[in-house]
Amino acid sequence: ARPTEDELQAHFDATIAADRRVEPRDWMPEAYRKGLVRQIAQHAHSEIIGMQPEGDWLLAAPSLRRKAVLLAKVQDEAGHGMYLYSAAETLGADRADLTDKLIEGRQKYSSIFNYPTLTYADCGVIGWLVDGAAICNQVPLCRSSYGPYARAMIRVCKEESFHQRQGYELLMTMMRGTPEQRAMVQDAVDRWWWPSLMMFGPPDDDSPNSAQSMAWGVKRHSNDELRQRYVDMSVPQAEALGVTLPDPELALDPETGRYRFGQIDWTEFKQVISGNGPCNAERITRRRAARDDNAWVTEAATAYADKHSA
Ligand code: FAQ
Repeated sequence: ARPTEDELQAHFDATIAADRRVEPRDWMPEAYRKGLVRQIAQHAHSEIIGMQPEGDWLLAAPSLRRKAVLLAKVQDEAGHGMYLYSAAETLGADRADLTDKLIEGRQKYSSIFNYPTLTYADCGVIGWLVDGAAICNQVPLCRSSYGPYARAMIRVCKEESFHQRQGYELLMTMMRGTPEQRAMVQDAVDRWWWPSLMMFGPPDDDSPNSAQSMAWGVKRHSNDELRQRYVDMSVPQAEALGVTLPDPELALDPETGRYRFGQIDWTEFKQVISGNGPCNAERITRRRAARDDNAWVTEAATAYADKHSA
Protein backbone atom coordinates (compact mmCIF):
# COMPACT_ATOMS: atom_id res chain seq x y z
CA ALA A 1 0.00 0.00 0.00
CA ARG A 2 1.19 3.55 -0.71
CA PRO A 3 2.00 5.57 2.39
CA THR A 4 -0.63 8.09 3.41
CA GLU A 5 0.04 11.81 3.62
CA ASP A 6 0.23 11.49 7.41
CA GLU A 7 2.82 8.71 7.19
CA LEU A 8 4.91 10.74 4.76
CA GLN A 9 4.75 13.76 7.05
CA ALA A 10 5.70 11.58 10.04
CA HIS A 11 8.69 10.19 8.14
CA PHE A 12 9.82 13.72 7.21
CA ASP A 13 9.40 14.91 10.81
CA ALA A 14 11.43 11.94 12.06
CA THR A 15 14.20 12.69 9.54
CA ILE A 16 14.42 16.29 10.79
CA ALA A 17 14.20 15.26 14.45
CA ALA A 18 17.02 12.72 14.03
CA ASP A 19 19.10 15.36 12.19
CA ARG A 20 19.33 13.22 9.05
CA ARG A 21 19.40 14.79 5.58
CA VAL A 22 16.38 15.25 3.35
CA GLU A 23 17.24 14.18 -0.22
CA PRO A 24 15.67 15.23 -3.55
CA ARG A 25 13.53 12.11 -3.99
CA ASP A 26 12.18 12.19 -0.43
CA TRP A 27 8.71 13.46 0.23
CA MET A 28 8.78 16.93 1.78
CA PRO A 29 6.12 19.46 2.76
CA GLU A 30 5.44 22.01 0.01
CA ALA A 31 6.36 24.88 2.33
CA TYR A 32 9.76 23.28 3.02
CA ARG A 33 10.39 22.98 -0.73
CA LYS A 34 9.24 26.53 -1.38
CA GLY A 35 11.29 27.98 1.46
CA LEU A 36 14.41 26.22 0.26
CA VAL A 37 13.96 27.36 -3.33
CA ARG A 38 13.55 30.90 -2.01
CA GLN A 39 16.76 30.80 0.01
CA ILE A 40 18.88 28.81 -2.45
CA ALA A 41 17.78 30.93 -5.43
CA GLN A 42 18.51 34.10 -3.51
CA HIS A 43 21.89 32.70 -2.58
CA ALA A 44 22.65 31.74 -6.21
CA HIS A 45 21.55 35.17 -7.45
CA SER A 46 23.87 36.78 -4.88
CA GLU A 47 26.85 34.87 -6.23
CA ILE A 48 26.05 35.85 -9.81
CA ILE A 49 25.27 39.51 -9.11
CA GLY A 50 28.21 39.46 -6.68
CA MET A 51 30.57 39.08 -9.64
CA GLN A 52 29.86 42.66 -10.70
CA PRO A 53 31.39 44.84 -7.95
CA GLU A 54 34.77 43.13 -8.17
CA GLY A 55 34.38 42.47 -11.89
CA ASP A 56 34.47 46.25 -12.35
CA TRP A 57 38.17 46.15 -11.36
CA LEU A 58 39.29 43.34 -13.64
CA LEU A 59 40.68 45.70 -16.26
CA ALA A 60 42.14 48.08 -13.71
CA ALA A 61 43.84 45.75 -11.20
CA PRO A 62 47.34 47.15 -10.60
CA SER A 63 49.47 44.20 -11.75
CA LEU A 64 49.25 41.01 -13.78
CA ARG A 65 49.35 38.98 -10.56
CA ARG A 66 46.49 40.94 -8.98
CA LYS A 67 44.51 40.66 -12.20
CA ALA A 68 44.96 36.87 -12.30
CA VAL A 69 43.93 36.55 -8.65
CA LEU A 70 40.83 38.70 -9.12
CA LEU A 71 39.82 36.89 -12.29
CA ALA A 72 40.08 33.53 -10.52
CA LYS A 73 37.97 34.78 -7.61
CA VAL A 74 35.24 36.18 -9.84
CA GLN A 75 35.17 32.90 -11.77
CA ASP A 76 34.78 31.01 -8.49
CA GLU A 77 31.72 33.14 -7.74
CA ALA A 78 30.20 32.14 -11.08
CA GLY A 79 30.91 28.51 -10.14
CA HIS A 80 29.17 28.92 -6.79
CA GLY A 81 26.15 30.38 -8.54
CA MET A 82 25.97 27.44 -10.97
CA TYR A 83 26.37 24.99 -8.12
CA LEU A 84 23.53 26.61 -6.21
CA TYR A 85 21.20 26.76 -9.23
CA SER A 86 21.81 23.02 -9.59
CA ALA A 87 20.79 22.53 -5.95
CA ALA A 88 17.60 24.53 -6.65
CA GLU A 89 16.93 22.33 -9.70
CA THR A 90 16.89 19.23 -7.47
CA LEU A 91 13.80 20.82 -5.90
CA GLY A 92 12.08 21.18 -9.25
CA ALA A 93 13.01 24.80 -9.93
CA ASP A 94 13.98 25.91 -13.43
CA ARG A 95 17.18 27.93 -13.79
CA ALA A 96 15.96 30.19 -16.60
CA ASP A 97 12.79 30.89 -14.66
CA LEU A 98 14.79 31.80 -11.53
CA THR A 99 16.94 34.17 -13.59
CA ASP A 100 13.79 35.82 -15.00
CA LYS A 101 12.45 36.25 -11.47
CA LEU A 102 15.69 37.92 -10.40
CA ILE A 103 15.63 40.30 -13.36
CA GLU A 104 11.97 41.14 -12.82
CA GLY A 105 12.61 41.88 -9.13
CA ARG A 106 10.49 38.97 -7.91
CA GLN A 107 13.41 37.32 -6.11
CA LYS A 108 16.06 38.99 -4.01
CA TYR A 109 19.85 38.88 -3.89
CA SER A 110 22.13 40.02 -1.09
CA SER A 111 21.91 43.70 -0.17
CA ILE A 112 25.70 43.94 -0.05
CA PHE A 113 26.15 43.86 -3.82
CA ASN A 114 24.24 47.10 -4.28
CA TYR A 115 27.16 49.23 -3.11
CA PRO A 116 29.80 50.57 -5.51
CA THR A 117 33.48 49.60 -5.59
CA LEU A 118 35.01 53.07 -5.70
CA THR A 119 38.69 52.19 -5.35
CA TYR A 120 40.82 49.10 -5.75
CA ALA A 121 41.00 48.78 -1.94
CA ASP A 122 37.31 47.84 -2.11
CA CYS A 123 38.32 44.53 -3.71
CA GLY A 124 40.46 43.72 -0.67
CA VAL A 125 37.70 44.77 1.72
CA ILE A 126 35.13 42.65 -0.14
CA GLY A 127 37.44 39.65 0.29
CA TRP A 128 38.04 40.34 3.95
CA LEU A 129 34.62 41.55 5.16
CA VAL A 130 32.09 40.31 2.61
CA ASP A 131 33.61 36.86 2.16
CA GLY A 132 34.23 36.82 5.92
CA ALA A 133 30.53 37.43 6.58
CA ALA A 134 29.60 34.88 3.92
CA ILE A 135 31.75 32.23 5.64
CA CYS A 136 30.31 33.01 9.05
CA ASN A 137 26.80 32.61 7.64
CA GLN A 138 27.53 29.58 5.43
CA VAL A 139 29.65 27.29 7.59
CA PRO A 140 26.56 26.31 9.64
CA LEU A 141 24.68 25.76 6.36
CA CYS A 142 27.04 22.82 5.69
CA ARG A 143 24.79 21.08 8.27
CA SER A 144 21.56 22.29 6.68
CA SER A 145 18.84 19.63 6.56
CA TYR A 146 18.60 19.59 2.76
CA GLY A 147 21.38 17.32 1.46
CA PRO A 148 22.27 18.97 -1.88
CA TYR A 149 22.40 22.45 -0.30
CA ALA A 150 24.50 21.28 2.64
CA ARG A 151 26.97 19.47 0.38
CA ALA A 152 27.26 22.45 -1.97
CA MET A 153 28.15 24.63 1.02
CA ILE A 154 31.18 22.51 1.91
CA ARG A 155 33.00 23.29 -1.31
CA VAL A 156 31.73 26.86 -1.43
CA CYS A 157 33.01 27.53 2.10
CA LYS A 158 36.46 26.16 1.28
CA GLU A 159 36.71 28.53 -1.66
CA GLU A 160 35.33 31.46 0.34
CA SER A 161 38.03 30.92 2.96
CA PHE A 162 40.62 31.23 0.26
CA HIS A 163 38.88 34.37 -1.03
CA GLN A 164 38.94 35.90 2.39
CA ARG A 165 42.65 35.33 2.78
CA GLN A 166 43.41 36.85 -0.62
CA GLY A 167 41.44 39.96 0.40
CA TYR A 168 43.23 40.21 3.72
CA GLU A 169 46.62 39.72 2.05
CA LEU A 170 45.82 42.48 -0.45
CA LEU A 171 44.90 44.85 2.40
CA MET A 172 48.02 43.90 4.39
CA THR A 173 50.10 44.79 1.34
CA MET A 174 48.37 48.14 0.94
CA MET A 175 48.77 48.88 4.66
CA ARG A 176 52.54 48.43 4.27
CA GLY A 177 52.47 50.94 1.41
CA THR A 178 52.14 54.72 1.23
CA PRO A 179 49.96 56.94 3.47
CA GLU A 180 47.61 57.32 0.49
CA GLN A 181 47.23 53.55 0.22
CA ARG A 182 46.53 53.22 3.94
CA ALA A 183 43.92 55.98 3.68
CA MET A 184 42.33 54.17 0.77
CA VAL A 185 41.99 50.99 2.86
CA GLN A 186 40.50 52.91 5.80
CA ASP A 187 38.01 54.63 3.49
CA ALA A 188 36.92 51.30 2.03
CA VAL A 189 36.49 49.83 5.52
CA ASP A 190 34.40 52.87 6.52
CA ARG A 191 32.05 52.32 3.59
CA TRP A 192 31.70 48.49 3.79
CA TRP A 193 31.57 47.76 7.52
CA TRP A 194 27.91 48.62 8.17
CA PRO A 195 26.58 47.05 4.95
CA SER A 196 28.50 43.86 5.84
CA LEU A 197 26.58 43.66 9.14
CA MET A 198 23.33 43.87 7.17
CA MET A 199 24.24 40.74 5.20
CA PHE A 200 23.01 38.64 8.14
CA GLY A 201 19.46 39.85 7.63
CA PRO A 202 16.99 41.72 9.81
CA PRO A 203 17.11 41.47 13.63
CA ASP A 204 15.63 38.28 15.06
CA ASP A 205 12.42 39.94 16.22
CA ASP A 206 11.82 41.19 12.67
CA SER A 207 12.82 38.06 10.72
CA PRO A 208 9.68 36.38 9.35
CA ASN A 209 11.40 33.26 7.98
CA SER A 210 13.71 32.41 10.89
CA ALA A 211 11.46 30.39 13.20
CA GLN A 212 10.24 27.94 10.57
CA SER A 213 13.62 27.74 8.85
CA MET A 214 15.33 26.88 12.13
CA ALA A 215 12.63 24.36 13.12
CA TRP A 216 13.31 22.59 9.81
CA GLY A 217 17.06 22.70 10.32
CA VAL A 218 17.60 24.76 7.16
CA LYS A 219 19.11 27.60 9.17
CA ARG A 220 21.04 26.57 12.28
CA HIS A 221 21.52 29.91 14.02
CA SER A 222 19.57 33.13 14.17
CA ASN A 223 20.54 36.24 12.19
CA ASP A 224 21.63 38.14 15.31
CA GLU A 225 23.67 35.22 16.65
CA LEU A 226 25.68 34.98 13.42
CA ARG A 227 26.07 38.76 13.20
CA GLN A 228 27.50 38.77 16.73
CA ARG A 229 29.97 36.00 15.85
CA TYR A 230 31.06 37.99 12.82
CA VAL A 231 31.68 41.14 14.88
CA ASP A 232 33.67 39.13 17.46
CA MET A 233 35.75 37.59 14.69
CA SER A 234 36.36 40.85 12.79
CA VAL A 235 37.48 43.18 15.59
CA PRO A 236 40.85 41.44 16.22
CA GLN A 237 41.40 41.16 12.46
CA ALA A 238 40.87 44.93 12.11
CA GLU A 239 43.38 45.52 14.91
CA ALA A 240 45.97 43.28 13.25
CA LEU A 241 45.46 45.13 10.00
CA GLY A 242 45.72 48.55 11.64
CA VAL A 243 42.34 49.94 10.59
CA THR A 244 39.53 51.40 12.69
CA LEU A 245 36.01 50.01 12.39
CA PRO A 246 33.62 52.98 11.98
CA ASP A 247 31.58 52.41 15.14
CA PRO A 248 32.30 54.50 18.26
CA GLU A 249 30.12 52.16 20.34
CA LEU A 250 32.15 49.07 19.53
CA ALA A 251 33.49 47.78 22.86
CA LEU A 252 34.27 44.49 24.52
CA ASP A 253 31.70 43.50 27.10
CA PRO A 254 33.83 42.04 29.92
CA GLU A 255 30.93 39.96 31.22
CA THR A 256 30.11 38.12 28.02
CA GLY A 257 33.49 38.39 26.28
CA ARG A 258 31.61 39.61 23.20
CA TYR A 259 31.67 42.97 21.45
CA ARG A 260 28.82 45.42 21.86
CA PHE A 261 28.15 47.44 18.73
CA GLY A 262 26.08 50.41 17.60
CA GLN A 263 22.66 50.58 16.00
CA ILE A 264 22.39 49.31 12.40
CA ASP A 265 20.53 51.59 10.00
CA TRP A 266 17.59 49.30 9.18
CA THR A 267 15.93 51.99 7.11
CA GLU A 268 18.88 51.87 4.74
CA PHE A 269 18.68 48.05 4.68
CA LYS A 270 14.98 48.12 3.77
CA GLN A 271 15.64 50.67 1.04
CA VAL A 272 18.40 48.53 -0.45
CA ILE A 273 16.42 45.27 -0.41
CA SER A 274 13.41 46.95 -1.96
CA GLY A 275 15.47 48.02 -4.97
CA ASN A 276 16.54 51.53 -3.97
CA GLY A 277 20.19 51.03 -3.03
CA PRO A 278 23.01 52.92 -4.78
CA CYS A 279 23.58 50.29 -7.50
CA ASN A 280 20.43 48.14 -7.70
CA ALA A 281 19.33 49.44 -11.10
CA GLU A 282 22.82 49.13 -12.57
CA ARG A 283 23.26 45.56 -11.31
CA ILE A 284 19.97 44.36 -12.77
CA THR A 285 20.41 46.23 -16.04
CA ARG A 286 23.72 44.49 -16.54
CA ARG A 287 22.33 41.08 -15.59
CA ARG A 288 19.48 41.57 -18.05
CA ALA A 289 21.90 42.52 -20.83
CA ALA A 290 24.00 39.43 -20.11
CA ARG A 291 20.92 37.21 -20.36
CA ASP A 292 19.69 38.82 -23.58
CA ASP A 293 23.04 39.28 -25.34
CA ASN A 294 24.08 35.70 -24.64
CA ALA A 295 20.78 34.02 -25.46
CA TRP A 296 22.29 32.78 -28.75
CA VAL A 297 24.82 30.68 -26.79
CA THR A 298 22.02 28.89 -24.92
CA GLU A 299 20.11 28.42 -28.18
CA ALA A 300 23.15 27.01 -29.98
CA ALA A 301 24.01 24.67 -27.09
CA THR A 302 20.41 23.46 -26.88
CA ALA A 303 20.26 22.85 -30.66
CA TYR A 304 23.55 20.94 -30.49
CA ALA A 305 22.35 18.78 -27.57
CA ASP A 306 19.05 18.06 -29.37
CA LYS A 307 20.90 17.04 -32.55
CA HIS A 308 23.11 14.65 -30.60
CA SER A 309 20.29 13.02 -28.67
CA ALA A 310 18.25 12.57 -31.90
N1 FAQ B 1 19.95 41.00 1.48
O1 FAQ B 1 13.22 36.32 7.42
P1 FAQ B 1 14.59 36.71 7.04
C1 FAQ B 1 27.87 35.63 -1.22
C2 FAQ B 1 15.45 39.15 3.04
S1 FAQ B 1 27.24 35.80 0.35
C3 FAQ B 1 18.81 40.84 0.79
O2 FAQ B 1 15.59 36.88 8.12
P2 FAQ B 1 16.01 34.37 6.04
C4 FAQ B 1 29.34 35.24 -1.39
C5 FAQ B 1 15.04 37.71 3.15
O3 FAQ B 1 15.39 37.00 2.00
C6 FAQ B 1 25.60 36.49 0.20
N2 FAQ B 1 17.69 40.32 1.32
O4 FAQ B 1 15.13 35.69 5.90
C7 FAQ B 1 30.09 36.25 -2.17
C8 FAQ B 1 13.56 37.82 3.35
O5 FAQ B 1 12.93 38.15 2.12
P3 FAQ B 1 11.94 37.14 1.33
C9 FAQ B 1 24.51 35.48 -0.05
C10 FAQ B 1 17.77 39.90 2.60
O6 FAQ B 1 16.07 33.76 4.70
C11 FAQ B 1 31.06 37.01 -1.56
C12 FAQ B 1 13.46 39.06 4.22
O7 FAQ B 1 14.63 39.81 3.98
N3 FAQ B 1 24.39 34.56 1.04
O8 FAQ B 1 27.12 35.79 -2.11
C13 FAQ B 1 18.93 40.01 3.36
O9 FAQ B 1 15.52 33.55 7.17
C14 FAQ B 1 31.79 37.98 -2.25
C15 FAQ B 1 13.34 38.70 5.70
O10 FAQ B 1 14.55 38.08 6.20
C16 FAQ B 1 23.24 33.89 1.29
O11 FAQ B 1 22.25 34.04 0.60
C17 FAQ B 1 20.06 40.59 2.76
N4 FAQ B 1 21.21 40.77 3.41
O12 FAQ B 1 17.47 34.91 6.44
C18 FAQ B 1 29.89 36.44 -3.54
C19 FAQ B 1 23.30 32.91 2.42
N5 FAQ B 1 18.68 39.53 4.60
O13 FAQ B 1 12.83 36.07 0.75
C20 FAQ B 1 30.60 37.42 -4.25
C21 FAQ B 1 22.06 32.04 2.54
C22 FAQ B 1 17.39 39.12 4.60
O14 FAQ B 1 11.01 36.57 2.35
C23 FAQ B 1 31.55 38.19 -3.59
N6 FAQ B 1 20.94 32.75 3.05
N7 FAQ B 1 16.85 39.37 3.41
O15 FAQ B 1 11.31 37.97 0.27
C24 FAQ B 1 20.66 32.91 4.38
O16 FAQ B 1 21.41 32.47 5.24
C25 FAQ B 1 19.38 33.61 4.76
O17 FAQ B 1 18.53 33.59 3.65
C26 FAQ B 1 19.59 35.06 5.28
C27 FAQ B 1 18.21 35.70 5.55
C28 FAQ B 1 20.37 35.03 6.59
C29 FAQ B 1 20.32 35.92 4.26
